[in-house]
Amino acid sequence: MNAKLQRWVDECIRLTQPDNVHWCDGSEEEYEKMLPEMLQKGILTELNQKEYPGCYLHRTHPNDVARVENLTFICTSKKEDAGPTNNWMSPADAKAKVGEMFKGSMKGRTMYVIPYIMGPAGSPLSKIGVEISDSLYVVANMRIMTRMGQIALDQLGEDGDFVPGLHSTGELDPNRRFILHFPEESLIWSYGSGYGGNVLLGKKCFSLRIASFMARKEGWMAEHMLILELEDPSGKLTWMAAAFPSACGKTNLAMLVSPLENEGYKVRTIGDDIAWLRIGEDGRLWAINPEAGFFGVLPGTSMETNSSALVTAKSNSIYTNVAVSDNGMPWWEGMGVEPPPILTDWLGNRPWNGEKPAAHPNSRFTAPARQCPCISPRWEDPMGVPISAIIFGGRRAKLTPLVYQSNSWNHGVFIGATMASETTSAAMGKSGVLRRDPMAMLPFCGYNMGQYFDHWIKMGVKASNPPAIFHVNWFRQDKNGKFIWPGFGENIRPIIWMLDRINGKAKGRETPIGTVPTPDSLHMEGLNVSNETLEQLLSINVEDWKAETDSIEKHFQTFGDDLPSELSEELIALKKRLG
Ligand code: OXD
Ligand code: MN
Repeated sequence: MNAKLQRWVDECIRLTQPDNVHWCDGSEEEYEKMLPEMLQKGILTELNQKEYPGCYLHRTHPNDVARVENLTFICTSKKEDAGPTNNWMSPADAKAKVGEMFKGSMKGRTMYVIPYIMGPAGSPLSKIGVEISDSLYVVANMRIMTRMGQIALDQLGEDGDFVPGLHSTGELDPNRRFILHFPEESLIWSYGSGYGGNVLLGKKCFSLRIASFMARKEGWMAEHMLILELEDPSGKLTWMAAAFPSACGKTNLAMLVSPLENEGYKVRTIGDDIAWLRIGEDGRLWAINPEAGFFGVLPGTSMETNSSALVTAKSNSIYTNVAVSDNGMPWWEGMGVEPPPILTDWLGNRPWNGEKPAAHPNSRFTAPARQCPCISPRWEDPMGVPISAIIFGGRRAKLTPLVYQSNSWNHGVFIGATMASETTSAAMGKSGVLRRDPMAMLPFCGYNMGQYFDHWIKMGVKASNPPAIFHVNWFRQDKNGKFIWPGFGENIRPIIWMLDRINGKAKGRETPIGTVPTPDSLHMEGLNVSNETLEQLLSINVEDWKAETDSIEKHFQTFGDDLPSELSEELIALKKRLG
């Protein structure tokens, strides 16, 4: 028995006073015993077992349907260490305030001790976490999203270390809901929510917020990135990692179905959300996907946009907050099929009257990655895969071209640090509002973001052969607000350009913002995009970019003295190039 684990579990028992304690072993038999209990308590309802074997529906409380950035805190002893972009509470205040809520919170309930591994079992790059929760929904999801149970205890051993995370569902009262991170002691506390992103503590809380803090100390990187594998016509494999803010299609890109497969270009998935990167002996960055499952958004997911996600989630998956037909078929907006005549919406209203969306816009599937039809055979490689390109992206109607390459590592870090996305009307009620989301880590960086930029700069010095850095924008619009790039599978074309750039084969045009493809260097055969449109996709408007540098300057001011001088120098250099 691991003494630290036993001590911490005892401490949590004293604090939360559960009626029972169950140590999860992650076995099939264990799940088979839990399932009837979840069905009987209404935590899960069965979906159509003929069409969706092993799939279940879960409904969260209507006030508890998404991550809560305003209730998420980084609790470092000094406020400066959390930085200007995080909510901060002192560890003492946080523990006093939320400790009071945890007191007796599991009375009448069972405490589940959930040991798990982030990363492939046995990998020197993986790390162990233990979540304590009073929610069977958490157990069922952690079983899909991580390597959970005895396998983690075996890897932990008697004196191994782990990240403890305590979760209690509490009263689901938004005024008594807190997601707290104590990076200095690698501890997570989550109270008062039952929504995945707030309670599956291995994901955002550990693998991004706590891990980013650890990574800076230990000289590696924990990033909000998909990892994809590209096979070229010669059969050679290249791996790329990409960071996009929410609602920019990360899962879709990770599972891209190549329209050029007959020419030998094929994409496979390593991960769709998180990458842990370390410098290998060859000076390259090597990445693992710490997760074992996908927690993907359903609305907009169809056989057209992401068939692989639908196939992955066709069995052994949990559907959260979708609508359902009388015969147990899940349904959501943008599924690509007509709704059945009678539908129960995500709130349980039957029949759905069609006035509001039937599925919650943030309804999700939790599905095992190993079921993904395009998962790479290397996805569980204990050493990870070498990354040749890092791709940043955002949703910009006008400004940024389809794809461009940075001039250097530091210029690439500048591109990542100034990344931004315009909100869509569907998401925010107000469209076109610009949100800067550096490296897509704004809600997930576990420490001062200025120091995080500095860590990026230093990693480029330490890695003798770092990846090339690119920026993409699938969302450019014409004067009438119409998207001019088809996106989805066709995104393979800029990806092939990146591959050719890495291999020194593709031409580029040097511009003030970086290197943009020449029109003839993009593989456009078989695609119905006119030369004028292509020109527009690759164009750069100097006046717009000058305005952008003013906005970047304001963004940089947020970080005060913590902004690395290398990034201010990149801004000065960009202004100079713009004239
Ligand atoms: C996610 C997110 O759920 O980034 O992956 O919000
Ligand atoms: Mn994410």
